[in-house]
Amino acid sequence: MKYMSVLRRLCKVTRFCKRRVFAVVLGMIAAGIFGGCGANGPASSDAGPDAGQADGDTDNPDADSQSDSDTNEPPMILSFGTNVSDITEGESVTFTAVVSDPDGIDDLIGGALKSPDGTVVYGAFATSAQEGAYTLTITWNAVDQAQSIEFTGEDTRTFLAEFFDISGHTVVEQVTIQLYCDTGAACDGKCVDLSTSSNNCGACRHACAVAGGCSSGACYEWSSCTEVGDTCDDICASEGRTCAVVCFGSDLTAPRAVLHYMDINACISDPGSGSSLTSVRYCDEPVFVPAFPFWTVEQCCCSTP
Ligand SMILES: [Ca+2]
Repeated sequence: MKYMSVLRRLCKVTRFCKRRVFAVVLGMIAAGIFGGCGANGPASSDAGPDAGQADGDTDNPDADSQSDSDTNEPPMILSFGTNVSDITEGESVTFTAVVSDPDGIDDLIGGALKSPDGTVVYGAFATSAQEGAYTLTITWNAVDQAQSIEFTGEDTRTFLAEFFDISGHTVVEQVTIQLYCDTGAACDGKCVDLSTSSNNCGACRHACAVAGGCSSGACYEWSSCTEVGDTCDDICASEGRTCAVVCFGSDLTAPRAVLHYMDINACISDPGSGSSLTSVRYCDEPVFVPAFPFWTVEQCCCSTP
C-alpha cells in the first residue's frame, strides 16, 4: 500500500498520470515483487525410467535353426518274417524282425506292425534279449478286430513293419500270411460251414428259421400242415419247393423230413413242434401208414422259396 500512496502523490504532483498509465505501472511493480517467486520452484524432474532405450539385447539369431544337414541314415531291416505261413481261428502268428542302423544300434528307437495303408496298427514290436531283434505276436482275434475276417475259400492279410530311428527316419517291410478255415469260410471272424450253418446259410448272416435248417447253402422250413398220405416230395412240390431232411423238430436225434400231429389244430397252433419219434421218414418214402391212427396231419421239410 505504501507504493500505492507514493504513486498517487506522484500523480498529483506531476499531473501527468493517467488512469491507464497508473494501472500499467502498478502491474509492473507487482511483477517485480512477485515475479521472482516462481523462478525458484522445483525443476521439472525427469527421474522416471528411461523406457525409450533399447534393452541392449543384441543376441545373434538362434544357431539351432541351422538346416539338418546331418548324415544320419535310416535304419535297415535285415530280415522280417513270420513263424507260420497261415493261421486259422484260435491260432496266432509271431512276427520277427532283425533291424540295424548305420549310425549304431542305439540310434534305433523301435517299430510297429501296421496294415499296408497304415490305418490299422496291430501293435508295437518288443525288443528281445538279442540286440536289434524285435518280435510281436498277434492272435486271429486281434487280426479280426483290426479288420473283420470274412471270406469264402481262403484269404490273405498283409502286414507292414515300420521301424524308426532317433532322427525320425523310417524303413518298412511287408509280409503276407494266409487265413484259412477247415470249414471253408469265415463270417465275422468265425469259421463256418456255409452249406449247413443255420445262421450263415449260403452266405454270412443269412439266417434260416429257427425251426428249419440249412442244407447245401439253402434254408429249409417246415411245410404247411397237410393231411397224411402224400410223400414229402409231393407235399413240398405242391408248394413249389423241394424236400430235404435237414429240418429239426423237438427230436434232434436225427434229421427228419416230416413231423406228425394229432390234428390240424395242433399243427397250426404250434408248427414245427410235432412228433418225429416213431419213424425216420425221408422225402420219397411211400404214403405214410400211421403206426398211431391218431396222427392225421404232417409237416414236411421243404426248401424256403
Ligand atoms: Ca539312423
